[in-house]
Amino acid sequence: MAIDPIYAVEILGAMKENLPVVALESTVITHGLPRPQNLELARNMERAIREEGATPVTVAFLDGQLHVGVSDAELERLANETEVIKIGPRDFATVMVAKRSGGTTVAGTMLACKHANIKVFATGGIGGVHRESPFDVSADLQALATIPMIVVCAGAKAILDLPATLEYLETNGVPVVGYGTAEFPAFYSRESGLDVSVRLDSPQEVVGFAKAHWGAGLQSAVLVTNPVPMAESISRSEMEPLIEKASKEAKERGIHGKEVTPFLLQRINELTNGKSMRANLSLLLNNARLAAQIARLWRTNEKRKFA
Ligand code: PSU
Ligand code: MN
Repeated sequence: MAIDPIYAVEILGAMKENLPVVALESTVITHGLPRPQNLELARNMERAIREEGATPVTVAFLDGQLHVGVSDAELERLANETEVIKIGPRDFATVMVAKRSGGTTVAGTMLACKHANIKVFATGGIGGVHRESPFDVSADLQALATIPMIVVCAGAKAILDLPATLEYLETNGVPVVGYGTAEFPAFYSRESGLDVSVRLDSPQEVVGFAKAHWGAGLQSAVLVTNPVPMAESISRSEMEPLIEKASKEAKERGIHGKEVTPFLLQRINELTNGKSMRANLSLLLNNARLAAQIARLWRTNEKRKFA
C-alpha cells in the first residue's frame, strides 16, 4: 500500500504553476497548543504565508489519509478532535491501517514533504535529545539528517539537551543557520550560549546557501534558526528554573516517549502564566513569514534554472 496523499486543490494548482509553497506541521495544533489558541494560530500562520505571497500547506492525517494541504473545515476538525494521534514517521503505517487522524510532527511533516516534493517548511521548535532521558532522541533529528529541505524554526527548546542536540546535527551533516545571529536561539529565549554553524542575514543568502549545500552532494536538511521576536522573548535566566522544575516533574510522574514534549510544553505554559505561549505564538508567525520569503525566492530561482 503505497502512500497516496490527498492534495488540496489550491496546492495542486500552486505546484503545477511552480508557485511558492510553505509546509506547516500539525502536531502544534493537535498537541502543542491549547484550544482555542491552536486553531487561531493555525489560521494566522496560513494567513501570514499568504500575505507574503506563498501558499500554505498544512500537513495532517484524517481518517488514515495523508493530507497535503487541508481546508479550513479540516483545520477546525484537527484543532477540536480529542482522539488525535501525534504522528511521527514510525506512526504513518499505524495511522493508515487503523484509519486514524492526527497531527504530523516535524519529522512526519518532512516525510510527507519528501513525497510531495515541497522544499520549504516552517515550524516552531524542533525536537532533540531530551534531558531527562538521553536515549530519547527525537525522530526530527533523523529526518533533518536525511531529507533535503529548508526547515525554519526558532531553535530548539531549552527543555532539551541543546549541546547534545547540536552535536547530533553536526555529526549528521545538518548545517544550523543562525538567521541574523551567530547564537543558537532557544525557542522562548533568543540566547543559549551556543554557536550556530553559519550566520546568514537575508532570505537570498539562505537560498544561495541551500543550493550550495545540496550542490555539494549532501542529502541533509538546512536548519534555519530564527530567534523569537524581542518583544515576546523570555530570558534564559527566567526560563531555566521553570524548565528544571517541569523536567523533574515529568521524570517523577513517569512520563515518557512521545508524551514528554506535550507535557513539558503545557507545564511550562502554566508555570509562566501563559507568557511562554505568547512567545510560542509570536515565533511561529515570525517563522511562517520568513519561510514564505524563502519559498518565493526558491521558486524564482528554480524557474530560472529551467527557463
Ligand atoms: N516544539 C514545540 N511545539 C511542538 C513540538 C515541538 O514548540 O508542538 C512538536 C513538534 O511537532 C515536534 C515534536 O516535531 O513536538 C517533537 O516531539 P518528540 O520530542 O516526541 O519527537
Ligand atoms: Mn521524544
